[in-house]
Amino acid sequence: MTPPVRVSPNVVAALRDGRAVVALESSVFAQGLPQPENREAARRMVAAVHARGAVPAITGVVRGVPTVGIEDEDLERFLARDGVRKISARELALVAVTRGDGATTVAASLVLAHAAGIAVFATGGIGGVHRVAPDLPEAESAVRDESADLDELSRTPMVVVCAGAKTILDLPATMERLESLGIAVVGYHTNELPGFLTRGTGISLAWRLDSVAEIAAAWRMQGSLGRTQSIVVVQPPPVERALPREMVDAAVNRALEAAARANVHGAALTPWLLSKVEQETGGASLAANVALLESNAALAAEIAMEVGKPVEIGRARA
Ligand code: PSU
Ligand code: MN
Repeated sequence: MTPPVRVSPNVVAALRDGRAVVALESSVFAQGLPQPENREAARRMVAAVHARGAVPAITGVVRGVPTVGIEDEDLERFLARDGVRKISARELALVAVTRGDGATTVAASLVLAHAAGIAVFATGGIGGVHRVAPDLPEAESAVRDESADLDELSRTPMVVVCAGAKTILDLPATMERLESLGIAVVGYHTNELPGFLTRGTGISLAWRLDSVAEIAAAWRMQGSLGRTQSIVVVQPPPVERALPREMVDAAVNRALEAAARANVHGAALTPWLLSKVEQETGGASLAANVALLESNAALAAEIAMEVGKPVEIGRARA
């Protein structure tokens, strides 16, 4: 049975002709970023993909229809952040039958992009294991929120380009989960896990690949081995927009304490923390977020252009 996913005509044509396609999520536009920066981010990501010769495909649920390649008129509702719910993978069927608009997280976007036959996806930062405010009395016993992005990455073969996991998260715990789930994390021109808004985190990466051809070849090899997991490719945010670690750490700590006091949980937590960090950094995190989304879309497009090419690296020798 073919999955009931609507693929826009330009994306259908690109896939049919074997052209490079990059999938993009929509929750970052409808929940992750405020107006008007969400529009700016969408415009710059789409332009960055086109500029490298690939075709962008924004995923989401449009009036109940799971969609790959959201078209302009529909995208307007997502950018207006008007009655559009944040949707993770488990909610795809629910928003579909209730005919709602759903902005898809990384988890839900992977499901749709994979169903459409797309191999490469770009986002800002993946979800992961959340932290608790360090000074709270309940810090030890609190139930930790963990993004469904991790599980979905473990069962969807895709190249996922990001700037690491979002700074608001517990990064060592997130790296441990990625390891347990069999999800490779590869640095592109870096030996260190980037911190989404910061260039570094002090966490070393076991693997680094500096050429898009090698990344594309690794993805193909992954498929040949029958692995189901995504390969997460991380690159630091652009140097001119990246923030110092002390600034981000202080802002995140204050945001976590405020979230605990305000009792924010569940799907609301990530967008809430992101907007608190934005206030705490006087908008600097917003500029960094938009810049890294654009550079991740650009790298994803370069990888997508390589994915379709014949294999040169690692070919068995006679
Ligand atoms: N990256 C960003 N901004 C975002 C997100 C990622 O730069 O808003 C979104 C993605 O959609 C990601 C989601 O999948 O946050 C994670 O939410 P949660 O922790 O509730 O799974
Ligand atoms: Mn959650």
